[in-house]
Amino acid sequence: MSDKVYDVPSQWAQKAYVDDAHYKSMYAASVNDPNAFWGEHGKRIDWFTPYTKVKNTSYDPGHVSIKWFEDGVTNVAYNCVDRHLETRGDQVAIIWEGDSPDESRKITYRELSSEVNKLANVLRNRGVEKGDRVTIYLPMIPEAAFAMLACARLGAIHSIVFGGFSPDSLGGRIADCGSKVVITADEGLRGGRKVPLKANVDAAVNQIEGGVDHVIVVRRTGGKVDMTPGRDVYYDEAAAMVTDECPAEPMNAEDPLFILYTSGSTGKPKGVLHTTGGYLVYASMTHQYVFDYHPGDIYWCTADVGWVTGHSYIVYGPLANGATTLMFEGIPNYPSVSRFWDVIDKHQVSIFYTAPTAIRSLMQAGEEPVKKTSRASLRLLGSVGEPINPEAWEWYYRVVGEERCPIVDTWWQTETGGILITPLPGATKLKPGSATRPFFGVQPEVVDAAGGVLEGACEGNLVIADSWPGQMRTVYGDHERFEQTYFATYPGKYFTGDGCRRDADGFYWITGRVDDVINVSGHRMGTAEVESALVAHPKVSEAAVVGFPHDIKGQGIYAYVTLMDGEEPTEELRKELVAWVRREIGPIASPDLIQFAPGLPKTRSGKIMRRILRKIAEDQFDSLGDTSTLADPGVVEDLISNRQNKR
Ligand code: 6R9
Repeated sequence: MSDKVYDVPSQWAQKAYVDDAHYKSMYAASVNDPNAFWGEHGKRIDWFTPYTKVKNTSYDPGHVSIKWFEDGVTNVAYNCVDRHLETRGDQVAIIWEGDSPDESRKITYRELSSEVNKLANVLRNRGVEKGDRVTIYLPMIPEAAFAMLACARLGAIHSIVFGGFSPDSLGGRIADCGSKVVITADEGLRGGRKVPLKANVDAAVNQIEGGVDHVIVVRRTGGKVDMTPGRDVYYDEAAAMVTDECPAEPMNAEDPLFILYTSGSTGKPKGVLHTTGGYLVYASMTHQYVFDYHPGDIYWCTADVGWVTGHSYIVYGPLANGATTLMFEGIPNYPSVSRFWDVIDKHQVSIFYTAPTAIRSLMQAGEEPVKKTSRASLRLLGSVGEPINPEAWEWYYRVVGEERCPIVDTWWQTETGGILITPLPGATKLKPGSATRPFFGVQPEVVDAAGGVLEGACEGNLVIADSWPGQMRTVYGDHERFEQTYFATYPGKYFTGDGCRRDADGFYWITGRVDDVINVSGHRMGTAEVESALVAHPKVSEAAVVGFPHDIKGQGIYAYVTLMDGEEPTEELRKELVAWVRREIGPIASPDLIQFAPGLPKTRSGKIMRRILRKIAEDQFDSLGDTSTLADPGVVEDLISNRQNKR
């Protein structure tokens, strides 16, 4: 923790949408009378039929139900595209920067409209209708945004699967939501390397009973791929047959917009469901206020559209606001570690939003690759995905932002739809490592293990006491799981799964997950998923997975593996298991360290004591806590003496 404080520069207090006094009065209004507050701010998007009801939400156990603007009718694509045509049709909506610095493209709102309508017609011709699910497995190319908006235009529910997931993970997600259509590309391109997306789709679809009806393939690299006649079509060929006019489906505010799978502490990834009206109001409002977005800004969020940050802050929030949003296909260190800063200069980026893991990895290369670029266009920096350590914060502030750019450290989750705890750059003093204060309408509380609400400066678990418009509505197809996961631990409250500290100024410091979710390079993973991948290997009898502190990734994956009787713990098998997990889940889930353990610490009732495994992985051998309830206390000695280290 750092005790440094950076006051709001007076220029910012004057020019930003809100200063501190304004924040305080707006915040008070938002929680004292949510109906009046959101009734007013809901008007920031266009409605075909205005809502007369605003908030209708219940966190009551057994009856959790979340509805906002429930009788309003609108369309998300209409709001992100059509409504801008009259005033800013020729303004650039999307700047696309390719993997190679030689490739970029600018798409105006008018061009965006034409592209989205064409893609919508291609889907419509294949029978896609309101309520149907469409899986998108695309690299960071403009077609990813076109596809999202095309689905929204038709009222189809998109489910984007990150290109780094394996065929198995993709297949599971296609099957879970019953998509009959998949949109993909021949190959992706990242850091000069090709990713076999279409081949992955083929493998995924082969596992699904009944397969899918249509696979639409965008040509990205032109690489040769297998095309199944009758099922597969190249997008450019299909698009040549349709017009660029397609009506926007009138959608009720509570009609689903998208499903996004995310990891929890147990079981398979959950299909987080977001709906139309409240989501868009919240994404656009947070985008405007948190980034102090003004017309003319060039805004760049480096996330992938496969994650929620890409949904809300590359596509929906910025486009609803008529912004110019930059979409980057590549990676931070290709062709050099100056790439981010080069892109900022090339496109005159003024607002830059990235993840701590990227900052930490670039920090390693020193200041020179940053300093040789100008970055004079920058005025605001943002951070998301995991807690930012004060050293990385200071480097970002001093070296990248030249002490001129406030940093907004934004805490939120796939489930929350948009940013919940964050500084507002004209209002909030900054403390490196703190996400600071709640956004309008957000009521955080810190509770102890028993659910008692803590007051003042304290540390405990973070819950949110009442609903906000961007909140997820359910787990797709499993409302019971939604209630159990988020509302059962502390009945009547939304449990975030994060631990946090509140200081004497009322600022929040997120300390990380308190459940069995780990955060590896800002990618969220359930330890249970990695464990079930490991035990699926024929030589593995048991596995327990925990996180451990990792300098660049934030957390690394530490796997304790017990082999079947008679199997030899060899270096070769270690490599085989890493490759196995990559194949089962995807490269992002590769274990960093595997320790072969003849036995795992278990209670007499057979429960693995993860607390002990976590402490060993963290090298905290002195604070293992009470081990007297272990069935065989001897295993701990063995685990400690065989602790794996980074090589
Ligand atoms: C948006 C996103 C959510 C989890 C969340 C928390 C961690 C995200 C953070 C942060 C500290 C921040 N997290 N932002 N922790 N400070 N600014 O990342 O969504 O992928 O669902 O992850 O990420 O642990 O619970 P998601």
